[in-house]
Parts: sequence; C-alpha cells; structure tokens
Amino acid sequence: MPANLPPQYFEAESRYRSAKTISQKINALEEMLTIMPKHKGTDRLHGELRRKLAKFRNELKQKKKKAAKRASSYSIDREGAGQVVLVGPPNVGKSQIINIATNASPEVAEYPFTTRRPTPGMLNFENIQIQLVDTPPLSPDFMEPWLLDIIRRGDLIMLVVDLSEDPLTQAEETITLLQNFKIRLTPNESIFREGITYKKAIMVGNKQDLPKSREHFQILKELLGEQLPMVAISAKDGHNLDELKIRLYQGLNILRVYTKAPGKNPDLNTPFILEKGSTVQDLAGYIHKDFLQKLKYARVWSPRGLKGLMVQRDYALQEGDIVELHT
Ligand SMILES: Nc1nc2c(ncn2[C@@H]2O[C@H](COP(=O)(O)OP(=O)(O)OP(=O)(O)O)[C@@H](O)[C@H]2O)c(=O)[nH]1
Ligand SMILES: [Mg+2]
Repeated sequence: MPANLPPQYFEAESRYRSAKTISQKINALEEMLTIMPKHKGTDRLHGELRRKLAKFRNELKQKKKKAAKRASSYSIDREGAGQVVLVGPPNVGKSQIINIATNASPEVAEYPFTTRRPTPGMLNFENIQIQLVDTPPLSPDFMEPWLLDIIRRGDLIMLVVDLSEDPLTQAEETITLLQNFKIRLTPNESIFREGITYKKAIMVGNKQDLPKSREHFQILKELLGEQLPMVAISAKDGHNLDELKIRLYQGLNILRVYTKAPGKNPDLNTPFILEKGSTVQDLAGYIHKDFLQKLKYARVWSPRGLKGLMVQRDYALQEGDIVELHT
C-alpha cells in the first residue's frame, strides 16, 4: 500500500469495509478513487479499485433488472377449460362481472382505476370451469405495462363496455389503444401474423339495467356488430349471464367428449376438453401415449344420433361425443 495517501482516503476505505449494501460500497469506492492522488505509486491500487467498482456497478444493475422484472410482470396460470381475460375502460363493471360470475371477489367501487392487479376467478359452466381474469382498466391516461402480456396470453378476450355511457366511444377507444400495441381483436381464431397479435374476442355491454342502455346497445350492434360478437348483460342483477356463459364457451374453441369402457356407461360429469377439430387419435394421445400407439379403432355415440359407430383414428370428434377406444 503506498504510504502517501491522505487520511480521508482511509476514512473512505473504512466506510467501504463496513458498507452493508452494494450502493454503499460503490459510493465509498468512488470516493476513494477521487481522493487518491494519481501517480506511478498508486497505479496498481487505482486499477484494483476500478475493477471492484465495475463489478459492484454490474451487480447493482443486475439486481435492479431483476426487481423491475418482478414488479412489472404478472402472469396468471391457466386453469380449467380456458382463460378469458376481461379488458375495458375504467369503471365499466369488469370486477363486478368477476364477482357475480365466479368464486373470486375483487374490489368493486364507484371510482375508476379500482383494480390494480390481475385477479383470476373460476366460472362454472355445466360440467366444466372457465377461468376469468379481472384486470386493471385500459385507458390512454394510464395503463399497466404488463397488461398487454396478459391479453396476449389469454385464450379469449372479453371487451367490457358500460352501456349507460356512450359504449361506442369506449369500444372504439379500447380497440384503437390495443391496435397501437399491435393487438387486434377479432371474431375469428387467435393468430400471430406479420408482427400483429390477432386475439379472438367478444364484446360485453354491461349495466343493461340502467336507462338508455338498450338504445345504446342497438347502436353498438349496428356499428360494430360485424367486428365482434356482442352480448348485453347486467352484472348487478345477473341479467343474461347464462347467455354470456354459453358465448364464452363457444368462444374458447373447445369441445367436450366423454369416454366409456365396453359395456359400461360413460361418466358424463368429467369431460375431456379438446381443441375443436381434434380426432380420436388426439383423444387417445391425450389420455396416454401407450393408448395412442395401440389404438386400433373407436366406437362413437353422440347426442346427434350415432349409436356405437365404428370409426378410424382420424375421425373428427364433435361436441358431446362418447368414445370407446379399442386397442
Ligand atoms: N347499475 C349497474 N352498475 C354496475 C353494474 N356493474 C358494475 N356496476 C357499478 O359500476 C361501478 C364500477 O364497477 P367495477 O366492477 O369496479 O368496474 P371496473 O371496470 O372493475 O373498474 P376499474 O377496476 O376501475 O377498471 C361500481 O359502482 C359498480 O357497482 C351493472 O351491471 N349495473
Ligand atoms: Mg375493477
């Protein structure tokens, strides 16, 4: 250690040694480097301190990155038959819908920007459950950056508007806002093409119980009815909730089938949920990979009249089919 260092240097060095955080260490090192006279005798020490400083600065940067990632990303694990993400302007009743339709109870309030975090809830539809995700509002004034990822990951988007207050403007503004982020709502299947995420969506006009809502819904249907399927509900009194459930199920692009063993009855309480267009072979593979290899043929019963029809592996399954797999 060169002898000609000023006393302030040793004070800073002692602070460096007792520093408890990376920032404190960086501050002390910076101070030591400023205080230290530069000449041949201090060259090595200088280099050593600069190396340490670089190392701590890098550590701090990594730490901040990690913290930022934690704070800015929320993902909701998919549960049940599919994930429906509710989006829309502030105060339209998104949280109220989750409250009335699912087992979750996010906060509902008269003021906008009540919801700050995504909240999942499960909705019962006949013999299956569909996951609904409540989200903070989409608004040009403020939008949570992680919200877009949740929207991109959802199976179906439910665009909610308030029918009592100019729903057309609400819908158009939300659609435009998403478009600015390369997300387009579509009545067709979700796809990603040329940098744009096309997301299957359904529009829900809420607060149908309030005055003017019916008129407003008619206007909405006339002007945007071709763009998205629509349903009017009241999350306050539950009006049309059953219709909404059916539309959500249809929107998820799935089908339910049941299996049975020869000579036995099927268990109609526990369907297999498959993507529309799935075949007997897909069902077999879904159950077990051994099944897939050994499968010879299947027999199918259906609500539309099939009674044990013998089918091949590539038979496209239909909603409600009961399948007997033969190996
Ligand atoms: N009349 C009527 N009021 C409703 C209905 N649904 C929700 N509300 C009311 O509308 C207000 C907003 O409801 P929220 O569910 O908090 O709305 P939100 O869309 O989640 O709002 P943010 O979280 O701020 O985006 C509350 O005062 C609700 O009681 C409805 O169907 N009819
Ligand atoms: Mg809310």
